[in-house]
Amino acid sequence: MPELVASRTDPSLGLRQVLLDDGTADPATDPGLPEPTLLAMYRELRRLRLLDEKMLLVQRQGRIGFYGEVKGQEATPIAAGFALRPDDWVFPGLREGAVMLVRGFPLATYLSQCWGNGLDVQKGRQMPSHYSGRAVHQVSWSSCIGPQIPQAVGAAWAAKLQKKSTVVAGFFGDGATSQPDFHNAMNFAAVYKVPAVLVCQNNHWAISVPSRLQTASPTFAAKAHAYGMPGVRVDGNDVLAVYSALHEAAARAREGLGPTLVECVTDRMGAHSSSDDPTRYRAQDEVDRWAARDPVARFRRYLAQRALVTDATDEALLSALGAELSEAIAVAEAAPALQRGTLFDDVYHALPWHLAEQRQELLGRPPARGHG
Ligand SMILES: Cc1ncc(C[n+]2csc(CCOP(=O)(O)OP(=O)(O)O)c2C)c(N)n1
Repeated sequence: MPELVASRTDPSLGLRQVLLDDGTADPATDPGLPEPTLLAMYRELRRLRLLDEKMLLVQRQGRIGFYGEVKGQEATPIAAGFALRPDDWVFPGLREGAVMLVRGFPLATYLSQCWGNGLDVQKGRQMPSHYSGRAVHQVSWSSCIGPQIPQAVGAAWAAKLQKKSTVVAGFFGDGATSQPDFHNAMNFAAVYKVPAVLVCQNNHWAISVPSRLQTASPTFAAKAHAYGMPGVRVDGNDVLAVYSALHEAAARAREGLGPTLVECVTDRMGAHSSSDDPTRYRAQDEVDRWAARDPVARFRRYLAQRALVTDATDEALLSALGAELSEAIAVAEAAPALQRGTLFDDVYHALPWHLAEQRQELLGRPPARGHG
């Protein structure tokens, strides 16, 4: 049996950090990544921040219906993209879609999901910001809070039964830990010792519900003890700390030692989504406190201190990223509309007669404006 009372050195109660306030890295925890990897991580962080800014404007201009920002929480999806192997699977929540961008999914195809156009691999069947990229081993979030956790654990169990070395990472927010799916998944994962890494992004809010109303546990990571798996609490605004925690948890899973719960302590700097107004429930001093811990600015301070970035390299990077994003948005907006007959694809191996009739009827009607 695991120890019932966590000791003070318990990693589920502490806060793992690499990036220190003075801009240096703690030599005791630094994963020691090579310079090209550090710069590639920085590029991805900046790309995601800029992508959010541009897409929120696109939404505000009425060009897409909805958008879920990642702002303030970029460190976890970007670190995950670097910590996982290409054959590992990702089951994201709303704020981890971009893991698949880090793993090489084409940007214009990714953004096309927000338009539900002919380039969208999900054929318009999800609301915006619910990306899917099976080519890079990532499935779509289902929009309900929680189901991706047992789905990730089930996929990990399948990998174990098939004797594959694949690890499955499942991501969710602090609010999701109040769902039965979290508890079912944690229990099953630990009992069957599946190769899963379960990542809770604790951004302190579930829309307007504060995290203190989600749990009376000292931390979210501490919940791991009850189920019999390790829990690790990490600074979620420290991309190197998240990288090292996820890398270690994935290695542990791959060795057959079972699942780990990782809590990434972070903040969402923006609204819950484009439909939310956080000024109705969140105090400005809280926003200001977290702005000082901005994950992108913190990593930049570290790289600048090592002379790996300067104002000039930043200017060139931002200009290249701006061009890349504008081009991808233009491709997505110019993409053809979906053919409406695709509505009937992919669900049944053989289309049942009544759906075949409905398809026929639909195709016989004049198309609605803007649809194929
Ligand atoms: C089962 C279910 N209940 C309620 C909702 C409405 N809802 C959408 S997002 C959200 C909050 C989720 O908070 P959290 O899990 O902390 O993730 P975050 O959005 O903060 O990343 C809620 C309640 C939903 N989508 N599904």
